[in-house]
Amino acid sequence: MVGKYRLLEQGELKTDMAKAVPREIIDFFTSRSRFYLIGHEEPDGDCLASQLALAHFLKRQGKEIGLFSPGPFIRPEILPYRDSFSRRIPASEGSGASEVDAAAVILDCSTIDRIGGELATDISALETLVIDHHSSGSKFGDLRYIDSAAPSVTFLIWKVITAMNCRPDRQEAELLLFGLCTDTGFFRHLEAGSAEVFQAVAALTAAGASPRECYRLIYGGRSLESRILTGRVLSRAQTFLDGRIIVTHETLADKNELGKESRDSDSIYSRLQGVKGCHGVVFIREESEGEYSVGLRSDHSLDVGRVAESFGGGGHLGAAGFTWHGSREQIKKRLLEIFVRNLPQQH
Ligand SMILES: [Mn+2]
Repeated sequence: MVGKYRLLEQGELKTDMAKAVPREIIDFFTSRSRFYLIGHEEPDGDCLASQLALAHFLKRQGKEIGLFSPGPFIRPEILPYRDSFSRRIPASEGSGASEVDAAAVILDCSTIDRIGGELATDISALETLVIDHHSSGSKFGDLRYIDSAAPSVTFLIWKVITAMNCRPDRQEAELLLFGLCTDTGFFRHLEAGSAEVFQAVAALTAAGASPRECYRLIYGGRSLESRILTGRVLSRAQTFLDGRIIVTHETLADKNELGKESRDSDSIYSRLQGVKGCHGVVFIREESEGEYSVGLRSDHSLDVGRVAESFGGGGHLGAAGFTWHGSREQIKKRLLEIFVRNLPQQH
C-alpha cells in the first residue's frame, strides 16, 4: 500500500542532492559481465524507466542484461514496455548458474518483498545491488546505493552513467526524463534547492529527450470515458469542516459503465487540493460490494499517513490510502471525526 502511493508525495526532496555515486557502485558495474535488473510489483514509470535505461546503458558497455518484473502492468503509460520484461529468471541462469560474475540489481524498492517471492528466490544466491530513493524500508541486498533526497531512481541512474564518465544516448535520456517526470509530478513536487535535478534535465534534453513528448507519454493516450469519469467524480465533491476537507467518491456502477482503465486519481486530487481553504481530500472508491479503497491527500498540515495507518493502510505525510470494509457513510463519518480533532484551526 505504501509503495502504491509513493509517487504522489515527494516532500523530502531538499537536502544534499550532490551526494556522489560511491566508488563501489561503479566497480560493481565494471567488474561484472551479466546483470539481472529487477523492479517492483505493479511497476510505475520510474521503476520501469530506470530498469530500461540502465539496461540500455550497460549493453552499450558490452554487458549482458536480463529485465525482470513481477508485474502486473496496469498503468497505461507503461503498457508498451511490458514485453521487454520476464517474470522469472530461468533456473539455468540466476542462482542456479555456475557463472560467478552475474549479479542482480534491484531498483526503486524499499523492501525485498516488493519484487515478489518468486524473483527473490531466483536471485537468492546472487550478489545484489539495491538502488533506491525511498526514505523508509528495510536494509537488504549486498550493496546499497540509497539517496532519499533523489527525486527518482532514474535521477540516480543518470548519476551512475555520469560517474562512469559517459553520457546517456537519446533513448536513455528519454527514459530517464520519463522516470523523473513521473515521480516529480512533472516537477511540481520539487522544492527549492533542486538545481542538480534541473542540471540533469538540461543534460537529458541536450541528449534528445523532449519534455513535450514525455508529457504526452505520461498523461496522454487515455480513454474519453476515463475523463468523463473524472468529471463525474469531481462533480460529487462536497466540502466538510468549513471547507477544510473535501470528500468525493466513485461507485462500482461508475467503474462498470466507464471502464476499468487505471483511474486518473492524481488529477482528481490535484484539482480538489487546489480549492481555496482545502487542507485535505478524501476519495472513496468502491472496489467491490462492501469494499472500498480510500485515498487521502493533505497539504501537510495533517499527517494522512498516520490516519491511514490507523485503518491498516499506509503512506506519507501528504498522501496515503487504506482499504475499508463496510459502508461509504461509515468511513466518511469516522474520518471526519479524526479530522475535526486534528486539523489546524481556520484562519
Ligand atoms: Mn521511484
